[in-house]
Amino acid sequence: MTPRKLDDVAVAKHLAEMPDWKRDGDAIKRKLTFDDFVTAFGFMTSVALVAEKMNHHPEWSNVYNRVSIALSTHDAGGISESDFKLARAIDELAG
Ligand code: H2B
Repeated sequence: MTPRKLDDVAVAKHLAEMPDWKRDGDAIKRKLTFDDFVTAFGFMTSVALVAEKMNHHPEWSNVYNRVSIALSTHDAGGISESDFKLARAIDELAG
Protein backbone atom coordinates (compact mmCIF):
# COMPACT_ATOMS: atom_id res chain seq x y z
CA MET A 1 0.00 0.00 0.00
CA THR A 2 1.30 3.46 -0.90
CA PRO A 3 1.43 5.75 2.13
CA ARG A 4 -0.32 9.12 1.87
CA LYS A 5 1.56 12.39 1.63
CA LEU A 6 1.32 14.26 4.96
CA ASP A 7 0.20 17.89 5.12
CA ASP A 8 2.50 20.65 6.45
CA VAL A 9 0.96 20.59 9.94
CA ALA A 10 1.44 16.83 10.32
CA VAL A 11 5.05 17.08 9.13
CA ALA A 12 5.76 19.93 11.57
CA LYS A 13 4.23 17.92 14.45
CA HIS A 14 6.55 14.99 13.78
CA LEU A 15 9.58 17.24 13.39
CA ALA A 16 8.88 18.93 16.72
CA GLU A 17 9.75 15.58 18.34
CA MET A 18 12.78 14.92 16.13
CA PRO A 19 15.31 17.72 16.64
CA ASP A 20 17.98 16.11 14.45
CA TRP A 21 15.75 16.24 11.36
CA LYS A 22 14.95 19.28 9.24
CA ARG A 23 12.47 19.69 6.45
CA ASP A 24 13.78 20.58 3.00
CA GLY A 25 10.87 20.77 0.58
CA ASP A 26 9.53 17.28 -0.04
CA ALA A 27 12.16 15.60 2.16
CA ILE A 28 13.33 15.41 5.75
CA LYS A 29 17.10 15.50 6.24
CA ARG A 30 19.69 14.55 8.82
CA LYS A 31 23.50 14.68 8.78
CA LEU A 32 25.60 12.40 10.98
CA THR A 33 29.30 12.26 11.78
CA PHE A 34 31.06 9.11 13.00
CA ASP A 35 34.54 8.35 14.29
CA ASP A 36 35.74 6.95 10.97
CA PHE A 37 34.69 5.46 7.64
CA VAL A 38 34.16 1.92 8.95
CA THR A 39 31.75 3.12 11.64
CA ALA A 40 29.87 5.30 9.15
CA PHE A 41 29.60 2.48 6.64
CA GLY A 42 28.57 -0.01 9.33
CA PHE A 43 25.76 2.36 10.30
CA MET A 44 24.69 2.60 6.65
CA THR A 45 24.64 -1.18 6.38
CA SER A 46 22.35 -1.43 9.42
CA VAL A 47 20.04 1.24 7.98
CA ALA A 48 20.03 -0.52 4.60
CA LEU A 49 18.71 -3.73 6.19
CA VAL A 50 15.89 -1.86 7.95
CA ALA A 51 15.08 0.11 4.78
CA GLU A 52 14.87 -3.05 2.69
CA LYS A 53 12.61 -4.70 5.26
CA MET A 54 10.34 -1.63 5.15
CA ASN A 55 10.61 -1.35 1.36
CA HIS A 56 11.35 2.31 2.03
CA HIS A 57 14.76 3.53 0.94
CA PRO A 58 16.86 6.58 1.79
CA GLU A 59 18.60 8.98 -0.56
CA TRP A 60 22.00 9.40 1.01
CA SER A 61 25.66 10.10 0.56
CA ASN A 62 28.79 9.25 2.46
CA VAL A 63 32.15 11.01 2.58
CA TYR A 64 34.65 9.31 4.90
CA ASN A 65 33.02 9.61 8.36
CA ARG A 66 30.01 11.71 7.31
CA VAL A 67 26.59 10.50 6.18
CA SER A 68 23.86 12.76 4.78
CA ILE A 69 20.36 11.34 4.59
CA ALA A 70 17.22 12.59 2.84
CA LEU A 71 13.92 10.78 3.29
CA SER A 72 11.00 11.28 0.95
CA THR A 73 8.20 9.10 -0.37
CA HIS A 74 8.43 9.26 -4.14
CA ASP A 75 5.29 7.17 -4.62
CA ALA A 76 3.31 9.76 -2.64
CA GLY A 77 5.07 12.84 -4.04
CA GLY A 78 6.12 14.11 -0.63
CA ILE A 79 6.72 13.22 3.01
CA SER A 80 4.71 10.35 4.51
CA GLU A 81 4.53 8.37 7.74
CA SER A 82 7.01 5.91 6.20
CA ASP A 83 9.68 8.63 6.21
CA PHE A 84 9.18 9.24 9.91
CA LYS A 85 9.14 5.53 10.67
CA LEU A 86 12.48 5.12 8.93
CA ALA A 87 13.81 8.33 10.53
CA ARG A 88 12.99 6.98 14.00
CA ALA A 89 14.75 3.69 13.18
CA ILE A 90 17.76 5.69 11.97
CA ASP A 91 17.81 7.70 15.21
CA GLU A 92 17.80 4.48 17.23
CA LEU A 93 20.64 2.98 15.20
CA ALA A 94 22.62 6.22 15.52
CA GLY A 95 22.30 5.93 19.30
N1 H2B B 1 11.46 4.35 -1.02
C1 H2B B 1 11.10 5.61 -0.86
N2 H2B B 1 11.85 6.41 -0.10
N3 H2B B 1 9.99 6.10 -1.43
C2 H2B B 1 9.19 5.36 -2.19
O1 H2B B 1 8.18 5.85 -2.70
C3 H2B B 1 9.57 3.99 -2.39
C4 H2B B 1 10.75 3.52 -1.78
N4 H2B B 1 8.83 3.19 -3.10
N5 H2B B 1 11.16 2.26 -1.99
C5 H2B B 1 9.07 1.79 -3.21
C6 H2B B 1 10.52 1.41 -2.96
C7 H2B B 1 8.56 1.35 -4.58
O2 H2B B 1 9.21 2.04 -5.62
C8 H2B B 1 8.66 -0.14 -4.81
C9 H2B B 1 8.18 -0.49 -6.20
O3 H2B B 1 7.87 -0.77 -3.86
